[in-house]
Parts: sequence; structure tokens; C-alpha cells
Amino acid sequence: MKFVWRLLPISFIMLLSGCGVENLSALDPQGPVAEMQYSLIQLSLYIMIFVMFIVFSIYIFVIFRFREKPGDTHIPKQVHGNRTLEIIWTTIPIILLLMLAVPNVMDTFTLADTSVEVEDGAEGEEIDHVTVEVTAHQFWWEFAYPDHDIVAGQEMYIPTDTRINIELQASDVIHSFWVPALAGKQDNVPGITNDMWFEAPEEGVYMGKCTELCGPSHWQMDFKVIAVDPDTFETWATNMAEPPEEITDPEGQVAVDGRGVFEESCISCHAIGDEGSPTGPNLTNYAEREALAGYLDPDDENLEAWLRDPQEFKPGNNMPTINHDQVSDEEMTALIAYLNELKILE
Ligand code: HEC
Ligand SMILES: [Cu+2]
Repeated sequence: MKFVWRLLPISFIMLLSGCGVENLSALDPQGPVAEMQYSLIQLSLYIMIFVMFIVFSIYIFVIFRFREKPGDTHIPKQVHGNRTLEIIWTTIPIILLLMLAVPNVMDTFTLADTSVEVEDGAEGEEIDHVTVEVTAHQFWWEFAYPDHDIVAGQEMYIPTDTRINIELQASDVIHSFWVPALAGKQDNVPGITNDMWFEAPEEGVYMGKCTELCGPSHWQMDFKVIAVDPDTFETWATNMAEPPEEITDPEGQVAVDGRGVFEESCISCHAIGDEGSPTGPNLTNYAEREALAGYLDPDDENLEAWLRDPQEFKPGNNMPTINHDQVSDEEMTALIAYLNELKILE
């Protein structure tokens, strides 16, 4: 029995932290924005615990101290209209609210400030930054980098220790952008641009989610933020703009055939580099994806199953079924070999 009691707080912590999934926790903050938000959560939590402690102590004390005893007809002294008490219990909440309000308002301004000029003496100095325009679609994410003139799908590469200014947009319905370990959520609203920023101090994969119910496949609208060192980021950005042309696979010819299939059936919706349409996710670095369609293991089997029947995996998404009349089994093998060649790093 004792053992069960000991498990209770542990299971509670696991519930709070999203069952221990790495990097999907606001309680393991990474970078200045998440840390600021976490410390605000802590501040209000501690103030609440303090208030609860005082109130419950008085409550329990009063229950025992002033309960009716046998034969007791005495009515306790009434305090209605007692000025000293009124002043005390008005002042204490005011102080507590100020303790909450001052850091909250100050941090709110810091968090809302996506300008890149820091006042340093008389001359404004520019913060090292990257701007990313995040457009949410049913049910995938588009990341455009206006300074680099590139567009990426599903996975947002960022340099470490650099301010990432985010401009949130949506193409269809309201979505919400949330990378719990890096920053609080903010909505993607059609026709409106919402700003936010964050910084990732460490290299790694940070999981992201859409947190606004946006349709039947809302729950699979996952994405990743991949933080790499600034040099790798520059290589990535350069190669995204001009992906390597040559196919290195020993079975190169198959992949070359696959490129033909791609140009016939897919390029009307998917771009490689800047060639093709932005209707679907950009596939320039498809073979480096952590996940297929946001949440599937990106192996050949899943890829083929996805292409043959995308609705099976994400009901209501906008990728059409690729049937056998359009792409034969042989062409499918070639197409998959080509997609597996789409690497731009290393
Ligand atoms: C009519 C437009 C359209 C056509 C044609 C199309 N796709 Fe797609 N594709 C999409 C859309 C939209 C998505 C995003 C689906 C989602 O996740 O909601 C997608 C998703 C994908 C994904 C998953 C992307 C990722 O980042 O995980 C792959 C891979 C893919 N398509 C490959 C292909 C291939 C290969 C072809 C050609 C045989 C093709 N698509 C044809 C629109 C299209
Ligand atoms: Cu969504």
C-alpha cells in the first residue's frame, strides 16, 4: 500500500509533463522565452500556495477554536466593520496582485517585442536574427525564410542561440503554433499576422503541435523545430535554395527515372528548391525528414502506403490518392528511390 502512495506523485508528474515525451514539455523550458514564461508560472503557483496555506490554516484553526462546546451559549465577539481588519485584508491582496502584475506586464512587453533593434547607447544595434513566416494549412506547416528566399515543409530548421522572429499566418482555418519547450502557443489566423519570437540554446529536435481544433486530422498536425549550429544552418539554407543536382545512389538510374515520375505527377503541388508549386509541402530535403506527413515513420513502406492512400492516414487532407493508372508499381519504386535521394546536408 505504501508503495502505491509513493507512485502517486510520480504518475502525476508524468501526466503533467506529457508522459515523459522528450522536448514536448513546457516544464522543461529551453531558451529565454520559455524560461521567462516558466518563471511566471512558478511565481503565480508560489503565490497561490502561500494564499492557500494562510487561508486553510485560519480555517482549520477557527473550526477547532470556535466550535460550539456543550452548554456554550456565548456568541463570539463580532468583527463586522472593524477598520484594522478591513485594511489588512484589502492591502495583502493588493500587494499580492502587484507582485503578479509587475513581472507579468514587463515580460509581456519583452515577449511581444519582435523588433530587431536594441537600444545600446545612442545607436541602435541589430540583434542577430532569422525571420520565419509560418503558414498553417490543413494539415501541414509551411516555413518561409524571406531573408534566404527559401520555403521548407513540416520541419523548421533554425540556428542555435539566434533570435527567431516568427510571423504566423494561416491559409484556411484557425490553427495554433506550439513548441512547448521553446515558447507558449500563439494562433495562426487567416488574414492576420501574429508575431512571436524564441531562441533555442541547444541543438536538437523540438516537437511542435497544432493546438487549435482545425479539422478531422488536427491531432496529426505535428511538426518539428530542428536547431542546428549556425554554420550548418547556413549550409542548409544555401542548399535548400539550390539543392545538389547529381544523384549519388548506386541505383542512380532508378532514381533518375523516379525524378521523371515526380515531374509528371507531383511537381504541380510539391517543389524541389524553387521549382514546382507551393500547394503542398516543399520536398527539397524530404529524405532528411524526422517524420512523414508530420507523424509517420518515414520508411519506404509508409511512404508508399501514404502515396497510395493519404486519406487513410490523415482524413480530409489535400493530397490526392496516387492510383496505379497514374503511377505503376514500377514507377512507384523509382519514385521512392528518388524521394530517398532528396538530401541536402552532409
Ligand atoms: C494536388 C496536390 C498534390 C499532388 C498532385 C501531390 N501531393 Fe503530395 N501532398 C500534398 C499536400 C497538400 C500534402 C500535405 C498533406 C498533409 O500532411 O496534410 C502532401 C504531402 C506529401 C508528402 C508528405 C510530406 C512531408 O513533408 O512529410 C509526401 C512525401 C508527398 N506529398 C509526396 C507526393 C508525391 C511523391 C506526389 C506525386 C506522386 C504527390 N505528393 C502529389 C499535395 C499534393
Ligand atoms: Cu491545425
